[in-house]
Amino acid sequence: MAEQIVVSGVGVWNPEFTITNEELVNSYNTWANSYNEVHKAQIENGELTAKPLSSAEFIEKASGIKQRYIYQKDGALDIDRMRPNIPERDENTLSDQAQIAVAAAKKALAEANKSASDVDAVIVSCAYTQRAYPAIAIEVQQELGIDGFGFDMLVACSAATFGMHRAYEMIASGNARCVLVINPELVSPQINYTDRDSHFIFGDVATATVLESAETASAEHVYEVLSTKALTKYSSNIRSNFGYMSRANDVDPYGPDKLFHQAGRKVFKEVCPLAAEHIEQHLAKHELTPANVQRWWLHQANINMNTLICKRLLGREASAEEAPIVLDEYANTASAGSVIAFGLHHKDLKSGDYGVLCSFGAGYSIGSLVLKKR
Ligand code: CO8
Repeated sequence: MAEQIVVSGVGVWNPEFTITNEELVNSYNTWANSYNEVHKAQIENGELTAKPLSSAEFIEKASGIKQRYIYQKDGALDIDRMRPNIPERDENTLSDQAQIAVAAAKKALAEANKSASDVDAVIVSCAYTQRAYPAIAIEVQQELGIDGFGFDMLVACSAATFGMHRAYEMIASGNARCVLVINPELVSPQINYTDRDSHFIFGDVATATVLESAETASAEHVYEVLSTKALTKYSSNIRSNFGYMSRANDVDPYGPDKLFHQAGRKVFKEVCPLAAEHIEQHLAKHELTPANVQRWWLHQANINMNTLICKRLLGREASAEEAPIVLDEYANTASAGSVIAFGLHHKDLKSGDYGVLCSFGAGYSIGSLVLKKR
């Protein structure tokens, strides 16, 4: 029989600072009013378009988000800055992203009953890494005292699930016994706080999972990975053009298209059916149907997306226990959302219960794991 691989630990770390919808809207609206006043003449003669106002009611209704965590609150709400103020660290100091990755990793290792010497590989998988090289994963490896190897990978919203897929394959092939997958989603520097359509969507967080062979797992809560499934389909509807080419392109490296931007409606319409179909096919591989699944740890981009996907799968609305939502507290945390839902809502499951962990988003990319509690 092929080796059984399990998820034996999950860790969620969040920053100490939060921004409520009201605080965010207040800052944006003050900035927009000021912009409109300063550019009154150009707006009146049609050279510029007036900035529309944002609304906390809209945000909560359209997305389910009430607040978000932010790594450094200073600067993000300052209308003369509109971006967080994170001082650069020197090259001998642990980087910001490695620091939050280590915080989440320690929690996941503690849950899994593992120490650094048990881990063979570190994957840092997220929407952005703060530098090109050396890999954040290697810095984390050094900080935690882990032997073996580490690497970074980027798959936007599906970075966490795709990272877990790689860990699964590395253990299945015998190249590692235990792998740490970390998702330090430090996304606030990429948010356009002057864009009404997207200023509210994201929050900062770091999550981590431990995958290992079932034979070595000793944690209290252990989940067998029945299988993994991935799908990608190219789309520019969620995009950031930030990158190293700007210098040679002679363009502003921080222009609006270099930050997160999306066609949210199109994403909603195109991704929901793709995700539902993907999950159904994945379950069918194990002769399971959605009715057999006790817990849905779905990507957390928008509460209405999750409601729609669950309705398609179950033919009815899922209860809050069946498909937990963490958007109200965390907002969209790129790839970490489904892992937060898993981390906060799994301990009540019974032996033999099934769960689906699934991400969907930019790329487009969809990644899932069918899990069974041991
Ligand atoms: N306040 C008030 N009104 C607003 C606001 C606001 N803040 N924003 C938009 N409106 C207006 C619109 O302009 C529009 O007005 P009008 O009808 O006059 O044109 C009206 O409200 C309705 O707007 P929408 O149709 O856009 O509203 P929706 O109900 O579609 O909700 C959402 C907008 C919430 C964006 C929704 O479309 C959505 O969530 N779609 C799915 C998006 C999604 O899942 N994206 C995934 C992105 S995450 C990802 O892939 C990871 C990327 C990497 C991380 C990046 C980190 C920075």
